[in-house]
Amino acid sequence: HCAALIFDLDGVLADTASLHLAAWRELADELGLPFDATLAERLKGVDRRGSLELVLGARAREFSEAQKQTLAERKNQRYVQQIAQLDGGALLPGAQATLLAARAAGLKLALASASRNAPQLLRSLGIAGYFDFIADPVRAGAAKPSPAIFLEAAAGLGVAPQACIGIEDSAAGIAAIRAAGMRSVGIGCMAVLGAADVVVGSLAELDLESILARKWPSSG
Ligand code: G16
Ligand code: MG
Repeated sequence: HCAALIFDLDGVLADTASLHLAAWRELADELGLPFDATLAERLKGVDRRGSLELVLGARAREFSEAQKQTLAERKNQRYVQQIAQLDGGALLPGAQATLLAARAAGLKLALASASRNAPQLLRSLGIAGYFDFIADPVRAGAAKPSPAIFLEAAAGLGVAPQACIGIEDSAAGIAAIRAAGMRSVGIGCMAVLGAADVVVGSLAELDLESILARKWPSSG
């Protein structure tokens, strides 16, 4: 029995994964560091500081703690500038319809985004009101693939993890959902999200009724 949906934000509800990547790519270019599709995929769902380490790669040791903070802040300023201009048009296909259908079905809804900019982004997109609880990545402590933020979201809703479905676009996020003992839905391609219980191309392809009626393996 499913009582709650726990959503990732960037790449699931909002078309912002590409904005994060563009801001990281710009930083990599400035530093003369390589930035390819494999790195771009690995950055998804990873917190700001963890992402910086991945972008710097083997050269991470050349930078002091203070320099790293400056670099992360530079990336964030660019990203914040981009999302300040967004509105409901930046919602991904099926996002609004899924939120509405979930509420109509009596499900509780929470957000489990690694982004410290998530509350601001929800307001820009006009969907803050759909959520019963927004997990705080700083309070959760450990970043995805740790289950911490998904467990915090379930606790905030007062729902057992086994009664939650987590929805993610990143491999790190699916690992986090599975480690939390929740059922997982991947949004994207099978090659990246093969560990998920269900994979669909976008929320527009997700049939909520059949997901709720589904017999899930193991976690029951
Ligand atoms: C998002 C993005 C990541 C980003 C992270 C931290 O996570 O997918 O690319 O690095 O948030 O964002 P910020 O720098 O704004 O705190 P999610 O969990 O919403 O996909
Ligand atoms: Mg994501």
